[in-house]
Amino acid sequence: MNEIRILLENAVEPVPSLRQKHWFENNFYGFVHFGVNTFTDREWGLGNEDPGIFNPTKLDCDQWVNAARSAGMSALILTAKHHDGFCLWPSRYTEHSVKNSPYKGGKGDIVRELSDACRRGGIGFGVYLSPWDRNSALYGTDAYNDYYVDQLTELLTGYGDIFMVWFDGACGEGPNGKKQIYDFDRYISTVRKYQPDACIFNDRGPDVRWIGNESGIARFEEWAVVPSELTSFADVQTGKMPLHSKGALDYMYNTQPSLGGLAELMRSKGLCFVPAETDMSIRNGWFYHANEEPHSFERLKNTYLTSVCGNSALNLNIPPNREGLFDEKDVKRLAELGNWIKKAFGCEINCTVDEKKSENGALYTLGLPQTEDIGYIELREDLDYGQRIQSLTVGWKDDSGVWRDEIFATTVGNKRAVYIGHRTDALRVNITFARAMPHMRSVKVFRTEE
Ligand code: FUL
Repeated sequence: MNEIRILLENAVEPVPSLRQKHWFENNFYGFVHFGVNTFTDREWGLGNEDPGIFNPTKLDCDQWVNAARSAGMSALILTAKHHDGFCLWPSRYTEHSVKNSPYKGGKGDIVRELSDACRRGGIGFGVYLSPWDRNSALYGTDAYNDYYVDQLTELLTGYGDIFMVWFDGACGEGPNGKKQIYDFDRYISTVRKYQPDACIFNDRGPDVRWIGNESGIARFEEWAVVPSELTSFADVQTGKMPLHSKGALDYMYNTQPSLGGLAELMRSKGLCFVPAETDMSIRNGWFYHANEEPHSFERLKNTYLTSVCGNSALNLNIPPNREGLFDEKDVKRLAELGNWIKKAFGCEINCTVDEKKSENGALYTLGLPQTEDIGYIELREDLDYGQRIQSLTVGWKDDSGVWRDEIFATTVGNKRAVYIGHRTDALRVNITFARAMPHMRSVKVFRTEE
């Protein structure tokens, strides 16, 4: 029992870095998969494409940015190079690039166009640079890591502030049939050197890890504090865990249903604060295919609620078509999503809050000035105290004055939204278990406008 108590105390020690906090404040952003695949109708290019096929005739990055903004996105991340090795900027280090395409007579630079458009539109800009490169003759040798770092440096030094660098873990064979050993430590230190504020995504951290699927499915219970065995590139923030010698976590991978629960913590050697990004495409493919349709509004809404409002983030891909534009159907869907977000989280009710804390729990009773139709309650923990809350119930007072504590939720962390859907003048949130005394950053109640 004592060991469990020590374990819980250790588990609230890791806290977010400044860049992780900034990322949590901007945790709905977009991915843009664009490149030669757009013109070959493939998902993974072969690396032997003729750059001559890349010719978007109406490319308009402001259209992308406006659509992203209408959804409430805070940044766009561009596939500057995908697995085919084709570069959307005129890299000095390869000929497999936009500089040898007909686009703007070889003078085009999509990284420049999008980074400028993001700045104009007041949103962040991020880069995806695929380590897997099916074009580079260097792939599979040490020299490839130099090549990769050179390209990364071009992106990090030539286009202003970078919000996020997205390292894809995919590692296949290159043109000579060999696989590459990626020098992620070096890639990461290159980002830290030139863009110290950028958040780095990789399957295993350091700043943000992968949720474990590409369908936008977040965990029911999502802990930002996870065993260091999972996040090999993050700094271990706590010491050795009390029971670690009794188990091993060498099987651990992001796809597991539980990563930061007690069972995992008990066997870990140390803990890190590394939250998860939930990624998915608005259509089935990451690249544009004319025969695909955007997912339904309902699906996107649910994904938003479980990721952005589930202690994760949402990276939603929108693929430009061959003209270089977001499809009108996708533009419409993004606006629909943005309008719903504004309605669902737009009308906050000023409540009185009575707080009663205990060692491992708390009760928040919220008094409304008058009876209202309640939509969402939004809870946020103050993560400077670590992630603490494990389970809670939410209740409302019904017409006859009886408390109906009928809604159950798990972890809170950065944000948790719970839908009420009742008319009342009083609500309560009962934190039924927390790893240590809860510290809320905010408890907000929204009138329903849906
Ligand atoms: C994966 C890639 O193989 C897909 O093409 C896509 O870029 C996705 C975001 O990551 O690893």
